[in-house]
Amino acid sequence: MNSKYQYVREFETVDKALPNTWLVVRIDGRGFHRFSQEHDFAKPNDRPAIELMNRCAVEVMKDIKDIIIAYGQSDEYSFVFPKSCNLYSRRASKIASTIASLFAANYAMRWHEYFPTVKLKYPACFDSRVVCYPSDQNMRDYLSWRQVDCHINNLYNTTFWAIVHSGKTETAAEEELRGTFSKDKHEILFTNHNINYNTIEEIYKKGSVIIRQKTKVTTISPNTGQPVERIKLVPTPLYVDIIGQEFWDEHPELLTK
Ligand code: DGT
Ligand code: MG
Ligand code: MG
Ligand code: MG
Ligand code: MG
Repeated sequence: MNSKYQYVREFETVDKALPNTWLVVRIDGRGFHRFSQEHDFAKPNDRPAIELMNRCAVEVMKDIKDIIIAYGQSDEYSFVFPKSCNLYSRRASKIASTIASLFAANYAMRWHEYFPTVKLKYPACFDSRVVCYPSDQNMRDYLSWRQVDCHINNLYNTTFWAIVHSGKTETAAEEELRGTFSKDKHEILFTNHNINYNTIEEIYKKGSVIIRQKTKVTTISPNTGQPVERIKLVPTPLYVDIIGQEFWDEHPELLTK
């Protein structure tokens, strides 16, 4: 029905993402510095918090089938859509807002599964943006950028909290780490705190990569009542390097979509 008010539609600005480019949606927790303190997250890494983030990302991928790979670390997750994607006619604000709200709703809904004894004090909120990357290399460099960020922060945080847990103040730990390079932090960890960084779990060092893995699933046939085995593509978190060539050689389908 056309009313005299219809014209206001014309005020909606076009925000279509450039065609034929990779789309990356990155969501990031709002004020998670405070959120992690209020909910007593372990330092430097809280395992249930990471697993809840991963669960939310898996649920987003189950719902939004266009996403081919996702990468998460800290309070952020990046979702990658192929160049051919035409979700919401590539309208950036529709895509960004849908992903963020789906993620946040899952975060609240599934919180108690991961924190059965911690009351959620207030809802977690996530910002969201869409970035277009024209070439495969640009998209891979984007993911490498996030994974390098994960590595740098994790090495710093692991060393920082090892120093603090050994009895020094946070100011002293900061002081000790000022101007240090990666190899110095490895050395401090090993010599002073008896921690070999290489033995720290991959989920913390690499972050989480979610791809659709061929998985055997058993369902009960509605016709026969008998179990049937099928191969399904299931979004599955992996804790692997995505910077080197090996990962992309192992999953050639990611770049040919
Ligand atoms: P923003 O994103 O500008 O609204 O502000 P924040 O506070 O979310 O800052 P951001 O996103 O740069 O940093 C993420 C914060 O979340 C950072 O303070 C560390 C915290 N965080 C993330 N994962 C963990 C965790 O596993 N354990 C602890 N203790 N803190 C975490
Ligand atoms: Mg920030
Ligand atoms: Mg944040
Ligand atoms: Mg962040
Ligand atoms: Mg509607």
